[in-house]
Amino acid sequence: MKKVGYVSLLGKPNVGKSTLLNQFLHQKLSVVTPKPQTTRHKILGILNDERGQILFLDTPGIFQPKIELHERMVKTALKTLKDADLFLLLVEPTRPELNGELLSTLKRVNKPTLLTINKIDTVAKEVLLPLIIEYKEIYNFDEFIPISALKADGLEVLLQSILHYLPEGEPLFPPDVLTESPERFFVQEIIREKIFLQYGEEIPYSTTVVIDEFREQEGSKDHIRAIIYVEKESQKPILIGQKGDSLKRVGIRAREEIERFLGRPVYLELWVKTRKNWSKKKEDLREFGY
Ligand SMILES: Nc1nc2c(ncn2[C@@H]2O[C@H](COP(=O)(O)OP(=O)(O)OP(=O)(O)O)[C@@H](O)[C@H]2O)c(=O)[nH]1
Ligand SMILES: [Mg+2]
Repeated sequence: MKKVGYVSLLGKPNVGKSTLLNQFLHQKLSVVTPKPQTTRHKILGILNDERGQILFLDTPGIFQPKIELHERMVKTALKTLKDADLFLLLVEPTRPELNGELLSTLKRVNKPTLLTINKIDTVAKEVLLPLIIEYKEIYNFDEFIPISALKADGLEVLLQSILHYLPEGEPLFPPDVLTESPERFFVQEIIREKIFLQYGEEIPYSTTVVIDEFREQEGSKDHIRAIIYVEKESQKPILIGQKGDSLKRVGIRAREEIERFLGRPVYLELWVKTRKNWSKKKEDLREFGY
């Protein structure tokens, strides 16, 4: 009998959850940047293997929320706890500093949890054993698995453990389905990623992207119009740059990746608008899909 089940990727921002999802799927589905709080939504990625079907849920990092957007992100991550059959709690190979609230929630939910120590390519092997001993004292993890998501190291061992803990069952999705979010979601994420990569601290965190129009046209390129919302009028000129140079660069980089993702050429139009303090307002967040 084959295995099937949901696996929730949990952890602090920036520990490598999205990188791991992409490596397992052999495709860039979830956006990855060196900045924390990159992922803002739950993203399903389906891995079909001869041993079973694994439904990975990438989630936003769990951290102490300061504004309404953060609250929404952390809630999105915690909501996956009830759907999952198994948790991968990702950490960096440093002294444990796990969120006590998260640990007590995990304990209450009481499902198998694998402590996945990521980024082991950045440390000497000797640090791992003492680290595992420390983690053992904190929580009753079912297994401790060191990996490097970036270098695809340890992933087969991790996959075997995942399959071990998943229930038996028939696949829930047809084998050619990779995810459930619509194309326009991934297009919006790709644009947001390019903004995260191109600007300093303030702009990425004040930005959200909305696909205003996605028109597939017979005999010519798809036409995509996206609106980039910032929080303050003063952020607009920073995003746009001198003579529109910065925004143009975002557009070129995003279009290249969107075309790769969709497998067809597109015409991408970007507009910048201000929605004052959108990240702190419930109604705006709802409108923007958070
Ligand atoms: N050296 C090293 N870097 C890694 C590894 N995995 C991820 N990274 C890097 O860590 C950074 C964050 O990776 P993400 O995959 O975006 O992390 P995340 O946990 O999804 O972050 P949020 O979405 O912000 O919660 C990126 O710069 C990755 O390239 C790893 O195994 N080794
Ligand atoms: Mg992420």
